[in-house]
Amino acid sequence: MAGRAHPALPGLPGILQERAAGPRRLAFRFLVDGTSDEAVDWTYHDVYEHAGRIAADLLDRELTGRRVVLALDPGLHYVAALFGIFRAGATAVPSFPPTGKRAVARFASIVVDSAPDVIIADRRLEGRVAQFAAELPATVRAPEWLFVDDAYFLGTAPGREIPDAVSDPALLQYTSGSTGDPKGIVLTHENLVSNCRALEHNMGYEADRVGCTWLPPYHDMGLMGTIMLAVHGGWPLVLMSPAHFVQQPYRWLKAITDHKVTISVGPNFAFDMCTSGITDEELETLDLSTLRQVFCGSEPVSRVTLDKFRERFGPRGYDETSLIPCYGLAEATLYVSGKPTGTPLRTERFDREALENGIVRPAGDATGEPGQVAHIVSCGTVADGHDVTVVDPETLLPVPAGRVGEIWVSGPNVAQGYLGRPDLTAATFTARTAGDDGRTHLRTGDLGFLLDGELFVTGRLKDLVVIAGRNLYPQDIELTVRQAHEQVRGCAAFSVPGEGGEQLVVAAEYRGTARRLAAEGAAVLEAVIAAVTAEHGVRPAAVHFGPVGAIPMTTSGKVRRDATRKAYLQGTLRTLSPVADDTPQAVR
Ligand code: 649
Repeated sequence: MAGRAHPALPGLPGILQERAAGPRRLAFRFLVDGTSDEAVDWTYHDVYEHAGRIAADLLDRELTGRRVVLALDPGLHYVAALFGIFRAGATAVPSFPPTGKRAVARFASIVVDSAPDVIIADRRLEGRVAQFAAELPATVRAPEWLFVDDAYFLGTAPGREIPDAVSDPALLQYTSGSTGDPKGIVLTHENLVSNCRALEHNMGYEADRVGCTWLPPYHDMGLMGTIMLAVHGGWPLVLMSPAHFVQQPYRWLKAITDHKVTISVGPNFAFDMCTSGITDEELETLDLSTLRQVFCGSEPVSRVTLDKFRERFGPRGYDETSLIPCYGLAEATLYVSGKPTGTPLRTERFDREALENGIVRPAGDATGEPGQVAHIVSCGTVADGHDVTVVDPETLLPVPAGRVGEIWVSGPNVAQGYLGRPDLTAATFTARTAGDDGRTHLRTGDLGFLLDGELFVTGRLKDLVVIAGRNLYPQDIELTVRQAHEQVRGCAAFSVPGEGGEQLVVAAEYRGTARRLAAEGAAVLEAVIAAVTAEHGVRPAAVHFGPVGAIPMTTSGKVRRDATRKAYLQGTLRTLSPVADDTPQAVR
């Protein structure tokens, strides 16, 4: 930026500072109700000033080097508080407001594990905090609360000099996994910048770039993938809350239309929601022709989803070349691999049975049995400056070409470890191959293979269903179950020990009432069993039906198979109980 070659602050806070000193340009546009009717615009200068208000307050409390939990709703205050924490030299712990039973439990586990000095929350929560604090274990030192609202940011900051330094760690990212076992991933300012650089290497430069996101800012993809990336790159980002998107997926695509968005992102499920949840009338109002990059990651990228999305939105200007399947994880800050910008989408057909035995074999031209072909979408090439090694999880030897193994990652995006968990950190973040290639690697727990330098992700190591020596990928089975009957919504496939070895169990959410299930349960059950048996060659030993919401999910919408399995075995998985005795909940 003109006249200032070196920012006074390092890392992202320095980049923000530099942009704030330049000409006034739009940084963030928040769509208050999820539509363009009411938008609040902030320049980089606004972000910087608002952040300064927070920073001064934290410095007043001498919080440099301490942890601060961010418990605000998605929006501009969240962004201001994040950069305010950085400017005060404290460590940000991105979280969400503790409202609602599930959120309170998860929030409490984050507070207990991260032991913050301060929690920043919206002033509207002030009255409810005493009740929340009472639920924390007595061993936890009670954190102080800093309540903010519009008026707070207008107020004068305490007369504090804000230092020209930031300290590490920058951020503690909680994975959206288990509430009972929170793991805080330690990220430095270098990690945050490295992740932005790696993504920008993929995206290239575009003068007129405009981003749009509704992703939760407490999840790695929303925070490191959109908010930080936009500040790093210096292009405007249109924001809306995740709730507004989920209520009406149309709002996402309408925001893209209204603001001539060129880059956006969502997990696979978001594309499904758009395909099935937008009316023909709404469709007519959309223009997606400005989109040049649409990232899709965080869960398996489904060929079926992408085909349906293209069929529905192609006529509205959506060009599939813009779609970027990508793979990453919070343990690597975010980004590990993605399709190079501008290249066609690549899907390959593999022999499913071979794949289940860890062998990568093209399916060939003969179509054969429908279940015999696995369509896998490539997650592209590995991030610049990074390396992926596919390793046999048992022997710890790199697998030869054409074999499936665990995905190991090395490079500057790899985080420092889990807070306060030295053993787990050593096992996960500094793994060495048996042949010891002289490097340490991050063990992702994901399975996949490299083909022509591209990464194909096939499943998760822990979730693999091994039946009679075959490795079944639960997400494949779940896709079959969801498509088997229209009344089935979420589902989880896992194995349990049985008489003759491991057996397959399917837990499914049923969209109707218990009464309706009583009437049609046998037909749904039959459809599920027939589809799974035909597609995957394994007959489920049991099918469990529960109401919508029965299957445990992560805060970012991933199926928690292990938790589902445990609940099933303990008998605590919710069922549509009135029918438990007269329709088969479980069949053999
Ligand atoms: C994965 C995050 C991948 C995650 C995203 C790049 C505006 C618009 C766009 C924009 C900027 C502004 O899930 C993210 C890279 C986004 C660039 C946006 O640019 N993290 S996690 O820690 O919560 O979970 C990690 C696990 O999710 C699964 C794996 O099990 C992984 O261990 N996962 C995938 N599974 C299958 N296929 C994939 N492609 C997967 N990606 C993640």
